[in-house]
Amino acid sequence: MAEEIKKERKKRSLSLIQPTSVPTLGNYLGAMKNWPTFQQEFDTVYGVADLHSITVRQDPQSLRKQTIELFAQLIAIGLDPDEGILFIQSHVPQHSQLGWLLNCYTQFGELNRMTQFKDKSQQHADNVNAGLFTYPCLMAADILLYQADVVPVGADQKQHLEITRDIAERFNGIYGNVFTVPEPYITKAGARIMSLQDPTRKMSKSDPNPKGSVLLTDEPSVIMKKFKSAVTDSEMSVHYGEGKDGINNLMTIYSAVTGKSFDSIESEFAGRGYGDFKKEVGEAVVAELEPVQKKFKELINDKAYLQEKWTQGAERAQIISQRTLDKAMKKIGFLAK
Ligand code: AQP
Repeated sequence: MAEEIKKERKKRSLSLIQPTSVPTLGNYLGAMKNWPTFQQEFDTVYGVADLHSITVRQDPQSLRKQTIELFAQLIAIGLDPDEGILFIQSHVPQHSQLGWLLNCYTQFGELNRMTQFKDKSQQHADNVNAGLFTYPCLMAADILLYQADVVPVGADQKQHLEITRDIAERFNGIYGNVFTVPEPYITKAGARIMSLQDPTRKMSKSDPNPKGSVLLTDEPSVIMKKFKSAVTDSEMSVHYGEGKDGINNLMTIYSAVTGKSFDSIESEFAGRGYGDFKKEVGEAVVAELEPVQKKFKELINDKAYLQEKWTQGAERAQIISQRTLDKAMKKIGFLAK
């Protein structure tokens, strides 16, 4: 009897990022920095979540520019577009299609518990749209379409990952094994980087206060200035502790960039002032971002290359996502064409 040789599929990892502005140091340390290493171990899917970005009103011209720039940034941080899939979400209509289906398998009460919805409805009180509310259903579609096993995200996205798992388990419970139930992967170093101006809030691309966030495209002098004006406390001692949100955040950044432990950072800066510490954190960040910035400047001038890569990415993404969509639609009872 012929022996069946099963080719084992590599585990798949998936992450998307929204083109709501230039990515911040928070996006980078919490998520993007690890993505290239995943390409070695996993079958990877990375993309620009432009459909998600319109839950907050975007200027059309800026959205186009930010989408191209973010696509270039993903290559600049070290992702190889020929190795895994690298795509733009709106180029793959299967996301919207599965997103709608999953809306009907998600409870109002579940969505109502999402802290990001609460935060964003406060920040954009004039535009609390239904998309903002059902965002997790589209995010679940993004992940489940590719049968992703692992989703590397910052700690802020953990709740959305949990609801994705609940939706997948619910759907599988009704129809059998349709979706892989994904695991979150949250890096310890840099999981939650806070604003430099209000260290009780996370650093965000869309923070209206430009001094709060370090952007991946900030010039070295701007980065240094932002760290210099970072909010600290009146204690003048570099150690991690309660009531020291600003210093805790700077230590987290320094540790994520240099790989040094909090203990060694405390010894390094014992007896030295905050001015010194901020300067060294700034310099470490400048050095960390320098190669990414150099590569980005090259790529952004080569639109033909970028377009070729996003077209290729969409084609590859559609093959996998259509397979899952067909399966889900058949299970629900939709008639084939
Ligand atoms: N401050 C942060 N610290 C650590 N990780 C972070 N991430 C975001 N902010 C931080 C991680 O970055 C990835 C991409 O995020 P996103 O663009 O999909 O959405 P987001 O979490 O809403 O990011 P922003 O910067 O706060 O965007 P806006 O301002 O548009 O809402 C995710 O893995 C996220 O965890």
